[in-house]
Amino acid sequence: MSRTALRICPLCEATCGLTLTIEGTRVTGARGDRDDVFSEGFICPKGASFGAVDGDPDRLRTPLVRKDGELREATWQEAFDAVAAGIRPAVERYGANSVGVVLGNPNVHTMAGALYPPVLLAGLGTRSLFTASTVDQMPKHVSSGLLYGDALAIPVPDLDHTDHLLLIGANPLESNGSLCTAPDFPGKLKALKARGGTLTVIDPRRTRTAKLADRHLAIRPGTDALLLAAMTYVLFEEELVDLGGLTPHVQGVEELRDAVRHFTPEAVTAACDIDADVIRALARELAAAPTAAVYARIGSCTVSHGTLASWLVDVLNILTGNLDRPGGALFPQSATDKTPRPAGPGRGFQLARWHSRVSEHPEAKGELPLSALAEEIDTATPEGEPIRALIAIAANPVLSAPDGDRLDKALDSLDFMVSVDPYLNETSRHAHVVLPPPPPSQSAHYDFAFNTFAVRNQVRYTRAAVPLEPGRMSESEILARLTLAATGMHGADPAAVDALVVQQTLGKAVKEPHSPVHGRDPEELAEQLTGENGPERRLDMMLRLGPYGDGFGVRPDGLTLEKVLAHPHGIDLGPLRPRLPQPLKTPSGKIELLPQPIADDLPRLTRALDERPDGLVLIGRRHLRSNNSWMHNVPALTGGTNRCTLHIHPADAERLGVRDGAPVRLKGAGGEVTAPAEVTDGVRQGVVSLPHGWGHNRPGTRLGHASTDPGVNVNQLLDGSLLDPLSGNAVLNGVPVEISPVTEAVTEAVSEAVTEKLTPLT
Ligand SMILES: Nc1nc2c(c(=O)[nH]1)N[C@H]1C(S)=C(S)[C@@H](COP(=O)(O)OP(=O)(O)OC[C@H]3O[C@@H](n4cnc5c(=O)[nH]c(N)nc54)[C@H](O)[C@@H]3O)O[C@H]1N2
Ligand SMILES: Nc1nc2c(c(=O)[nH]1)N[C@H]1C(S)=C(S)[C@@H](COP(=O)(O)OP(=O)(O)OC[C@H]3O[C@@H](n4cnc5c(=O)[nH]c(N)nc54)[C@H](O)[C@@H]3O)O[C@H]1N2
Ligand code: SF4
Ligand SMILES: [Mo]
Repeated sequence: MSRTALRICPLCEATCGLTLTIEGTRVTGARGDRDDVFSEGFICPKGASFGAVDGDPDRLRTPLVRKDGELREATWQEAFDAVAAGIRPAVERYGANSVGVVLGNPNVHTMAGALYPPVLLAGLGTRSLFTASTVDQMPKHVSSGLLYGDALAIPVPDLDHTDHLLLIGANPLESNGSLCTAPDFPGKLKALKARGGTLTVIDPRRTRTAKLADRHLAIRPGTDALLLAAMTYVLFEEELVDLGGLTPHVQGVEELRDAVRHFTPEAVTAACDIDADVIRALARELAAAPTAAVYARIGSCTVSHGTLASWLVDVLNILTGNLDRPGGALFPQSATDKTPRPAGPGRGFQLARWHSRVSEHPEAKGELPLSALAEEIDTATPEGEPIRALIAIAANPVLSAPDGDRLDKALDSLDFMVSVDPYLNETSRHAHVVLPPPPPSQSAHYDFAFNTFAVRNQVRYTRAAVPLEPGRMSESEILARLTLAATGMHGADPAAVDALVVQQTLGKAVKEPHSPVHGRDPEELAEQLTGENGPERRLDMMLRLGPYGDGFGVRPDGLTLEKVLAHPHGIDLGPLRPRLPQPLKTPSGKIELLPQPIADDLPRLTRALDERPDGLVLIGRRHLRSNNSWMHNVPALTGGTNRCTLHIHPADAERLGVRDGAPVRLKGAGGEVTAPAEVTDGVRQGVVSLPHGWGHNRPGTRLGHASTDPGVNVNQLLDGSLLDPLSGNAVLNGVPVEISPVTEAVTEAVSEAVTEKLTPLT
């Protein structure tokens, strides 16, 4: 007998509602939930493979604890005992900063990842925090922090209503979108065109997204900030600046005009390899469109001017009056956002409040660069202790961060490491304890993070589709117990963690004059919370305190957990709406258009006007059926075009003697890798592309399928020294590499060496 259950898909940022078919406790099918208020039935091949991802036989079922050098199955009790015994001595002997915490991408795809790491970090008090954000969107946080006073205030393009979308360094037809949560992003781009709108794509590759565009410009990697600065220049020069309703909320327009005066289209054209006339046209089109949105992602962030590019994206939206207006780029208002405070000056955003120990990188948003993790472990300095113990939650930095080989060795040298991860992979193989979360079908789901970047305000919650398998522990309980074990409260009731958060949150809310619960008794409020467990009670609390909440009875029609549960396909909360000046938290209470740290970084951009790469530069790419490093173990999602090949333009291939399908050696500052060439004019000349998340050939992992076609780790080409200085974000795109075909002589030498090795055996 099969049944169905609803589950929000956690496999990418689009958050589609799925209808799962379940036989016994196994997910045997998945289709798009047509009644989902947000995704309306959309599904992609990854979502359709939910059952295979969920039921991967290589997923760990029990904790592993290292004994006599080997990871062995253990009980949860043994595992948490080992965590407490591993972390506490480091804290006590070497101080809080000697415990590192690494948070990977799937934390934004689980409820537990949103609810517990903040408590863990507060309890540990460590400054050694590294996350996937510094190999991803940290530049956007920094630019938002500086412009709006809030690193999380990220405007989202109003995809459903815009007339003109300028899309930079993003490929939503493969990625399904990022920092712009939109189920069926491809359909939304097609709808834009169908209603007479225009799409411009800036990408060194002719991607599937670029193929949809009215205009595609294959920019030279790493030069988007120059292009956008020149567009800004044109808006001023041609008097196209029109802030519209934003005027009272913006300061610094004249200072900005002066700051971009060097960046004429003629000055940037050679660096970007885009005609000056085209740059002018881009600016004019943006200004002329009834509504328009500039949207940029990975290709604009993971470059050496990532923060400047991210800032200029918003600058263009602001100068054309498109920020905070329908059809432009707006600030979503999610159901679990904090109670909106009245508009007015805030504390602003600070950078560089502390620095990393070895290379003295400034912190950003409380984080140190993931690129610096290896050196923070393997390098002693007089300033302080290296990291001795590491807590990795949903993170695979050996593949996702620069110089995996160095990190590999560094992780091996730790006194203690715990990984919360469903797989024994390139990173978790170093752990002394591995705590495996259950598969997604056995977990409840709410998108705390992605609803704050959604193109439509809505609220959806799905409970676990399948009960927890015997012997399993929910990821929430795992992280609550981990928090207790790491902070000196090992063995306490994990429910205490949720109770503490509830007590603190309500205690604070009742003191805030603008809160709907101002002046009430926090204990009485806590008693009103519903939900089957701690995470649900916390969700209920956040919904009720939030902008659409019932305010614990103040607005009886408002949201509660019960109300959301009564709407299993979600509740639509309407299109994005103008919200300014409420989101602003800058000291001036205005949008600070030319923040000092940005102004201080502009001379570096001026110098880039004259920089040209000597040889080839490397960029990445994503494939629809892949997801970072952890989905290559699912046969249904691998093979075909989803392979770790080097895209190279025919002209470059010919010049270098590279043949299609033949192995090519790539050399970068951090090392060498060899990958098969795929000669294609889909990538511009002077640029080669290799996807990330591959290199599944290290010993001691349990990735049966992935290891049959391991690919190579592109990040081995990086040495971790290239960063965007303001955000600490790794430069992953536009990296110089040397390329040479693996010659027949070398191939022969290799096969001879192999034969020699084999000879004694035969
Ligand atoms: N060269 C290059 N490098 C890149 C990028 C690039 O474009 N180019 N992209 C970067 C980006 S954008 C990102 S976000 C990072 C990602 O970097 P990471 O977050 O380090 O890598 P992921 O592959 O997303 O996987 C993280 C881990 O989470 C585990 N996991 C999966 N599901 C769950 C779960 O439900 N719970 C728990 N606890 N663990 C789970 C997986 O097994 C895996 O070990 O990579 C970055 N690296
Ligand atoms: N299928 C799939 N979906 C995913 C993921 C995945 O791995 N696979 N990862 C998820 C994650 S963690 C994230 S952060 C998002 C990322 O979502 P996107 O940002 O859409 O990611 P990409 O598909 O890597 O697109 C980046 C594009 O930038 C281009 N590019 C590279 N360098 C430059 C440059 O200097 N300038 C410009 N203008 N373009 C450049 C690349 O050619 C590429 O097409 O995707 C998420 N969704
Ligand atoms: S687009 Fe993303 S959220 Fe939607 S089904 Fe595919 S992987 Fe899941
Ligand atoms: Mo990401």
